[in-house]
Amino acid sequence: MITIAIAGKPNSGKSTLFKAATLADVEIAAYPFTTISPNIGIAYVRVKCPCKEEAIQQLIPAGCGKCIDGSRFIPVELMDVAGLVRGAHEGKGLGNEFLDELRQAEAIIHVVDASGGTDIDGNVVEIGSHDPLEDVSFFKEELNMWVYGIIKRNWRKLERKAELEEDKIERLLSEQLAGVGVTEEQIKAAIFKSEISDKDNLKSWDDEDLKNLATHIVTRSKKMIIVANKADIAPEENVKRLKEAKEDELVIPCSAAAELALRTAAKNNFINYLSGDTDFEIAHEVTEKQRKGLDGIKNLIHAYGGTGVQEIINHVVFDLLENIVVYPVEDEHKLTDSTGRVLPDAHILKIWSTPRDLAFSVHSDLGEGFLYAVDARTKLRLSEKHALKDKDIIKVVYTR
Ligand SMILES: Nc1nc2c(ncn2[C@@H]2O[C@H](COP(=O)(O)OP(=O)(O)O)[C@@H](O)[C@H]2O)c(=O)[nH]1
Ligand SMILES: [Mg+2]
Repeated sequence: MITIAIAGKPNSGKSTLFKAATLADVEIAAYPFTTISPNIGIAYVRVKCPCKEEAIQQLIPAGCGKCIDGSRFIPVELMDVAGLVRGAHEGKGLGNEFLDELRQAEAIIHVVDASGGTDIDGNVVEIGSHDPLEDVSFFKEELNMWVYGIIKRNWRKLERKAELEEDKIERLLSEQLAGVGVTEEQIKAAIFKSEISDKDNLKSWDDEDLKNLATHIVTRSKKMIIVANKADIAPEENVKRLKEAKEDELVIPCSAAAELALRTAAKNNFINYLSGDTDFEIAHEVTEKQRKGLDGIKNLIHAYGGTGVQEIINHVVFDLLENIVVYPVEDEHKLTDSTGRVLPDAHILKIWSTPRDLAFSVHSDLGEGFLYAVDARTKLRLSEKHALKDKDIIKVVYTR
């Protein structure tokens, strides 16, 4: 399963976002326990279920029973990482623990307190008095310095080895940085992009060159989005500035607190709300105070088109990590598995995945015995090399 880390300075709202994103209604949760450990839980991407498509409806008039009015929720793993403090790369605060946890994640959600109501160390200050842009640069700087530290510590050894064994530096660096989750390809690209003056002469690389390289490695290997949290109380100006300042990253305005309130109210049947909805109805008698609170949230989600939480999860999984959803079936006519369940499973796969990749994702036996696949929509046979598309419904034929 995909693992996504929620990171940022203390008090930015990481745990609130974690709680909100992992609080699932029984109807949605394919997993009975959405919290695996105190800081690891299950969140869901929300997609349109194929069972509502006209052509598919003709095959399965009764629907699939796995979605809620056409919205399908597919699990991903979310991790609430320890707060990042200045000097983490030198082991300050929970520095090492923080960085260790980040290694396990495919992507990072950087939660920024857009209200400016907490200083760089997370202490509460007057709203608007701290510039959240500083948090973005400090966070990046910590990651860069962390990778730089690893390279710097080992540089002499690596450089000598490259010369003696005529090995490629990108291979040696990727070995050194394997724990960080960096590939040789990413390092190759980072070297290419960095402004090291004499790239072929490793002896000439100085500290500045290594820092420069570390920055490019981080950009390439740690996919990240910025969440402008506390949008409910943030000066509009701050959200706007965050959006404008970020060239290559998406900034998503969010109110984790609002999402938590809505999911809690929905779970207790006070409102009809599904994560990602841009509106909700009050379904139960509420007190005047509760109504006021809910009205405030309603205005907010009308203004922003949601609380931002579902948008974050979907964006990370589909845009940042470039995945698609594929539905494996055993019967391409009834779209069922062997026990008759309709469209029972949804698999999140990389965009370039093939039918064999899908087979392996279902079970290693299917992958190893893979013969060919059938597209349930067209009934055409798909070769091993075929690139699957989002929403594909696929039957895998294999030998046992
Ligand atoms: N107004 C507002 N407050 C929030 C929001 N998210 C979190 N908070 C508050 O910010 C404080 C810190 O939140 P917490 O999730 O514990 O932060 P963490 O240290 O990053 O895990 C708490 O008082 C939360 O209630 C939000 O979206 N809006
Ligand atoms: Mg926390």
